[in-house]
Amino acid sequence: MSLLLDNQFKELPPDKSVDTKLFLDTVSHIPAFFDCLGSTVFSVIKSDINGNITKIRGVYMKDPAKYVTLQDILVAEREAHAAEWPKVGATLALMWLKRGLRFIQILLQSLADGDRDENNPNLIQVNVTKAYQEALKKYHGWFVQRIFQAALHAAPYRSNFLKALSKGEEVKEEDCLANVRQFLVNYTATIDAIYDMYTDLNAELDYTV
Ligand code: EIS
Repeated sequence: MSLLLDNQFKELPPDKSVDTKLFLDTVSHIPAFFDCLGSTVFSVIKSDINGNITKIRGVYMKDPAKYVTLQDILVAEREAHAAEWPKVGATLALMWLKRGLRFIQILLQSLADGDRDENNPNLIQVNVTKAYQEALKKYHGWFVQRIFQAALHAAPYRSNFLKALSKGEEVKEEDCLANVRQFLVNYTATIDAIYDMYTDLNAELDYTV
């Protein structure tokens, strides 16, 4: 069985709204995956992502009927915290969470597309670096970029990474990549919808940490 297909994202409705509860229930499976990557450097990333999810869930739980979609949360926070918004609350947490999710999307897409370092075909550094450059690097100052370099050295071998995605079972590479491609359909559509929402609401910030 595939870890990814066990926790698939749902197809979006025609208006591309993202259901808050479904989204939270699905992304909350992601942090546990970091444990099987084996290096402590991933615990920093895991706790950052966990913190984002906890913050968004905390807002949602205050009034689930009011915050049915992610957009409901952003709009309510814009009203409630006009001075600080969007650098506040679940709006800020989701702004960062979506970047981590985009990173994972680009990494998986790159593996599925067969991008490889021909001299080191069992390394995924090219795929990880591509994802980092497109999703995160511009939001990171030199110190966090160095944490990335450490994480890059600790990246698992391609074969072990694909095995982890298959919950430790020996699955043919092609079968695993087919699962990745299937997972990416609704996952990518969901992340794209969240990015579009940040653009439409003018909620995106580009400060560095
Ligand atoms: C945000 O963090 C908080 O998330 C947010 C709020 O406090 C806000 C205030 O400005 O800051 O500083 C964090 C930033 N988060 C900003 C940095 C954390 C360490 C990031 C280290 C970079 C490593 C890059 C990844 C390399 C991975 C190699 C992978 C090899 C396989 C399957 C792997 C998946 C990896 C997924 C990586 C996602 C990284 C996400 C980093 C996000 C980030 O830059 S709030 O908190 O509002 O909730 O309170």
